Amino acid sequence: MNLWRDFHGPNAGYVLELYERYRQNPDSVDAATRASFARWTPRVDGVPSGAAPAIGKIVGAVTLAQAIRTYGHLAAQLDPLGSPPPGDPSLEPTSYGVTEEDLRRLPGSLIDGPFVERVANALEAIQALRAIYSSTIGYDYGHIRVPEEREWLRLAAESGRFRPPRDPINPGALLERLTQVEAFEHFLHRMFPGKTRFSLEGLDMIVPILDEVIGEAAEARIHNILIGMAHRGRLNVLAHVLNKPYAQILAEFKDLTRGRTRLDGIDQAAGDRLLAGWTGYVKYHMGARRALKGGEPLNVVVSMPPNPSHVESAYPVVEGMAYAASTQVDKPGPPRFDPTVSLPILIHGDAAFPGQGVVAETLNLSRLPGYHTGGTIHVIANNQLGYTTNPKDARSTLYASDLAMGFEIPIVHVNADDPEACIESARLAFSYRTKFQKDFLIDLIGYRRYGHNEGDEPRFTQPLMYEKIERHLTVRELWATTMITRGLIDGGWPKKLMQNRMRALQRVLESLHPEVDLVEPQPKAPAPGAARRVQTAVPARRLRELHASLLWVPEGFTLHPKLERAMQRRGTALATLDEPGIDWATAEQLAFASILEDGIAIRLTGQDVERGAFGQRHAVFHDMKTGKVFTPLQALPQAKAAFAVFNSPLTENAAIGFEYGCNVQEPGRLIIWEAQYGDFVNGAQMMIDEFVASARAKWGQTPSLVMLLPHGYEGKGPDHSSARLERFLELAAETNMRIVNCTTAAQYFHLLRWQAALLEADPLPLVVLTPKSLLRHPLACSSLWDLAEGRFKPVIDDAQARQRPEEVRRLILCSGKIHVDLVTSGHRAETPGIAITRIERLYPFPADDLRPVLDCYPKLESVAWVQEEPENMGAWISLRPHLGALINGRWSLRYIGRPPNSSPTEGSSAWHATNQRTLVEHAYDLNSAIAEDVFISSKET
Ligand SMILES: Cc1ncc(C[n+]2csc(CCOP(=O)(O)OP(=O)(O)O)c2C)c(N)n1
Repeated sequence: MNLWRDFHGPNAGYVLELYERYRQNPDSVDAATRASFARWTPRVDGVPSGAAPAIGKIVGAVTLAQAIRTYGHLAAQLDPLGSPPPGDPSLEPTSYGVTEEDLRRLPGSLIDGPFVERVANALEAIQALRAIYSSTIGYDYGHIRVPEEREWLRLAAESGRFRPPRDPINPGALLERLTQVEAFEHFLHRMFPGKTRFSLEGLDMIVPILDEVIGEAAEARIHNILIGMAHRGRLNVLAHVLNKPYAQILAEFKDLTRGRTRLDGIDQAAGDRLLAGWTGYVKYHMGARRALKGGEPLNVVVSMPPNPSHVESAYPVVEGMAYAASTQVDKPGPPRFDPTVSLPILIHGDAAFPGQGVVAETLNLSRLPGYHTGGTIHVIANNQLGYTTNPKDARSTLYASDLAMGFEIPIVHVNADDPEACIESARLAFSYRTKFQKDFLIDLIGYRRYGHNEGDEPRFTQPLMYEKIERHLTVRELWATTMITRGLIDGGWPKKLMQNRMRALQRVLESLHPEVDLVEPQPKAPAPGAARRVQTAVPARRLRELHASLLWVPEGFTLHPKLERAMQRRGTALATLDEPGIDWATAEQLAFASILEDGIAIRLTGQDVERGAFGQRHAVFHDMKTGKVFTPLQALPQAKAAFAVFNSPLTENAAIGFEYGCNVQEPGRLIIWEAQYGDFVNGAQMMIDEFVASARAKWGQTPSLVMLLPHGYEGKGPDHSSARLERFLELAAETNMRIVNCTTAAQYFHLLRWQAALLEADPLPLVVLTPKSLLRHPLACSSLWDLAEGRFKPVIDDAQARQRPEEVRRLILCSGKIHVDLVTSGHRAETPGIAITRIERLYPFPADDLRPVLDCYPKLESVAWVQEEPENMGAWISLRPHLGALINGRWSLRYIGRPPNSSPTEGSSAWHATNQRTLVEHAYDLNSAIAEDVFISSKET
């Protein structure tokens, strides 16, 4: 056996260590190893026999090489400002009792690697490794647990196959690009001093990195490239990567049209937009889209969606967009995903990446079925500062990228002043992504030439750093110097290039026509009357056929006995036309099935949605004997589009962001996210405020995401009761969403079908407060007739009271589960003077549906709003002005419910039951005065 032929690198080191142990004490190794070593004498190729070095030296050399491969990045010169790398003792030969002389005496072949041909001995091999691992790139891939990937990364780094000169670049084109990037910032700095632009300077190489990745992606026929990024350098990327016209950007800087509109009302069109709820957004967060023209049939679209200031919030949105774009849903069954269609590229801040929880959440989505996009290329735009905060205060890790290690994402740290190293990193990233369809991260380490924004004084907080930055040459200047030194250009050329660019920008500024150049997206107006025209009823015969298909399971499939029985019960649900045998989940299934039959694809995600948090749905069956799964909606013979259902990870913020991205990318699909309990939706408040509720007004997007939020006071305590309805109502304004709290299976059925039918004609996000105990409650069940006729009713009047309207003295208005508590109360029969009407759609407020209800009770004396949520929560505060306007002083308007409280509900079910009972009693007490008791307030307003 020849050690160096049969074992390499760490393996050789390990065998030698074992052998040394065996030599000192043969019993210290197991019997098989002992037997092998007894027949074996280590022999080293290239070392004259008789002159074999001590085993310890060999082990030392091999271990040193391995340490450089793993920790060499700790000695790499990654900071362009010259701060010394942290280093690591494991990178020193002395740590292993080895000297340079020892290494020189060992053969180069000891250290396996592509460079081995070029080295004369182990010292040169170690030097070659240092030049690779501790230069201006730090390869950080030791945390990858898949050996094949680790080996691929090692070879990629050590072969230099992505690095010039082996993989050449066009140095002149690079200089021109860097000149464009820098000139743009200089020009804005000069013409609009102090105006915020979040200059890219110090990280200029982002643009050539993006060029490289996009170029490779286009060649690989990826035709949908999505770039997500925050403020830093965004204008530069918009101008140069997305080709947003300079004229448009400069017009936005001048802000002429907007200024005139708001102050003088001169621009009628823009004024109208404002009246229609259009607010627009700041220029450094706007999105753009560019179609690249390549050789046929190349059709590459690069887009950057708009995003709010909330750093990293766009990350899951972009992933959702990429996923949706790569997924085909035009055939029944599960959706078909093609990882070669889209490429998400995410540019993160070095403070934001480790600091924002949404990053970890989204990284965790990256390899999950239903979320996997085929790999994201991440770039941390690492300027070593977060606003005024230094890294030591911003993260608990050495690198800004360390979070990615936990997700086994390979990382390269690269000095942003070394263009060739940056280009190599981009190539490596793309190649790894192509090969393994996984994420890759480039930690691009540069600096920030100015303050956080251009009006900021960075020397207040980082005086020493900025002293260095002031003297530091730009990467364009450094690259120009390299080119001059290499004899590629003459000394005057870089300056000439710069002057040309500045002059070109000046010409654009001088010929600006803001009224033409300032282009603002506008939300698409809904098709007039579309919402009214939609027919949601489905003929009984068609429903029965769908139902029969949904009850089918493959031959030999063994259901859980309880499910078997439930299926049998469900089997009779549609037997008669008018018996209310259809519960919530059955209605949902029928709605889904009919929507699929209409050719609209559905995606349903959320925690445990396959079964349903309350065991109600069972969208996926599990064979009791084989564990195989079966999804009836994917086997539906009537379906004309795909059905997807995925249990999400235990995540709300990124999960909603992702679904929002799917939704805006592919608006023709019905995208539904379900909260486990509605309470947990507040973990995604950022996504709701910034995207779902306001994207239409800010960016002209027209989302139609459905959110199902279990809501209702059932004694489960403060955190399993409320979907925080009040928050959604507070966000509702103009035309931005629909909020529904429906109480019957048929209402839910019609609502889902209505939403599906309006996806393109009148898209709006839909927030549905869904039931828990009412999922199977007889009063929430509907008949086949209810599904086969009619439509969603925004208001459901009291059918009983309508029989004798002249007896009604008080009209109770309520929404959701409290209705059942009221109508099942013993007081109901005793109090004919009370009518109970449900408001099922809370926003837009259904004034036109409610008005006739108010008008139909001739002896009405008072109207009461009854809710189970505390007064500061639920619908009361938002509905009160609408109700007041409708009542218009004709009757008193009374609030009956819990008084204001900081907690949504009581912590004990007994206490809850008492309060709920008291509440119902107050509602039925026609003589109740303004209550002063502590639990229930009943106030006249
Ligand atoms: C969620 C959120 N919190 C706070 C801010 C305010 N803010 C804007 S940029 C910034 C610093 C970001 O630092 P970094 O991620 O390193 O990006 P850089 O601006 O340095 O490029 C802060 C705190 C914000 N925009 N979003």
